[in-house]
Amino acid sequence: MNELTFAMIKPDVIKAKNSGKVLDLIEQNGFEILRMQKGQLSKEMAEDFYAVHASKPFFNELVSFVTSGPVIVMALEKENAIKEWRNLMGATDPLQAAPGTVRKLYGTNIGENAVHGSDSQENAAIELTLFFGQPPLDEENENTVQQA
Ligand code: IDP
Ligand code: MG
Repeated sequence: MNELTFAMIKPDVIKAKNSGKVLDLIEQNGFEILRMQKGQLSKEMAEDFYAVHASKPFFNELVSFVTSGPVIVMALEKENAIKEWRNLMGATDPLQAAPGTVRKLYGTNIGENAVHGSDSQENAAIELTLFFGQPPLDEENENTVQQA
């Protein structure tokens, strides 16, 4: 089933000038980049995006990291995009991530770990809507963002 997921390249990758390499991996692994935008997250946007982690001890550190510089947000399309992008990302902790994954290649540590990916269809729909607005749901046009 063709599916959409939400992906984000985090500030560590952009500061290290590795965003092109991550985008290349995404394309070479068969994802279609349907939407892409680079910009700075506000503190409010970051807190909203990571609200599920609000009670975690690393929440403040996470919000501070993800607002420390620009990010690149994307809507990615592929068959089983959600699972496939999580596989390409690798484990949360770059030290545990499999060889060839984005986090193994470009992550720094468990906090500064290069990329984000939605973990379920429900969260993909929420995250895509948060960043790209109410999707037009135009099934005639594959270049139009649809909900996952
Ligand atoms: P995920 O990004 O692989 O889905 P989550 O557990 O959902 O991992 O955590 C969200 C983000 O919070 C991680 O990508 C990472 O940036 C940060 N994070 C997770 N665990 C830790 C930790 O133990 N210390 C610091 N930051 C963490
Ligand atoms: Mg997560």
